[in-house]
Amino acid sequence: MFACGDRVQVADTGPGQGVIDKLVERSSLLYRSDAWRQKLIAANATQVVMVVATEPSFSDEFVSRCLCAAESQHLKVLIVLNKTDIPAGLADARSRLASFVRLGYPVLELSALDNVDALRSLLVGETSLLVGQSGMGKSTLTNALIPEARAETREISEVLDTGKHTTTFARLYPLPEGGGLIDSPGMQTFGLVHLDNEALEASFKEFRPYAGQCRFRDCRHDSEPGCALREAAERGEIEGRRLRQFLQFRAECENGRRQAQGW
Ligand SMILES: Nc1nc2c(ncn2[C@@H]2O[C@H](COP(=O)(O)OP(=O)(O)O)[C@@H](O)[C@H]2O)c(=O)[nH]1
Ligand SMILES: [Mg+2]
Ligand SMILES: [Zn+2]
Repeated sequence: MFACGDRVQVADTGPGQGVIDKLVERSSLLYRSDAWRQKLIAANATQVVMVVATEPSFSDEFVSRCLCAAESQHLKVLIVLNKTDIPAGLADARSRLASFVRLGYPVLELSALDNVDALRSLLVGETSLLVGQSGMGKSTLTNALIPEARAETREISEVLDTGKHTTTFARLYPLPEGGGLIDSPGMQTFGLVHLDNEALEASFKEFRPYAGQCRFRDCRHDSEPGCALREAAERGEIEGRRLRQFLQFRAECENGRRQAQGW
């Protein structure tokens, strides 16, 4: 199966004709999955740009999930808080992003309708994948960054006769400054069933210093005595909410894998 951003080698089979010979090895592959399906989002991205907005309100659990997916592929992460021209939700959005700021993730505030220059400069030389729930402004950002994209979006929605700009598949646009931008369809869920327990734990980057520090080698970070992660949470070094999210995602992944195996 191919993903947006894949590179292929094409063999010449005649004038103006060719066949795909070979898929070039991917440097990264972002996907989401539940028990039944894997959905490839994009290949060869170097950076994930997580788009949230002042409205509609976003889910910080969704942000955590995307961060896991990005971290598991060792991708750079940038969080964009869009629609700062709508002041109503701004304070709430900032307070929900504060815990990600404390983890060291950069947050850029902007309005896609106003000025995207600050974002443009962070995209140079990267292949950036825009991800986020629908309605956050990913396609609007794409259009602001790449004027030609606007026409194409309109054509696509006319063909589909939806009457509005909706993104139904991921698409890679080259950036005039070098690098590329991938607009992806809005998603409401982001399953991580493809991550095994070890990969999931490592994708919570603040947990990494505590890896191997629990009293029991096979600690589930649940109720075992001497759990380094729980102790760190009690000392306030990691957030209890992130630890609870980890336990929740892990349970979901384990259930998903059990279902996939038909238990
Ligand atoms: N006020 C305001 N509206 C925006 C901004 N960015 C996007 N929108 C609007 O939000 C809606 C959803 O945007 P869209 O780009 O389709 O979101 P996507 O689903 O993430 O691709 C559209 O009506 C946009 O016009 C912004 O910075 N400010
Ligand atoms: Mg869109
Ligand atoms: Zn533990």
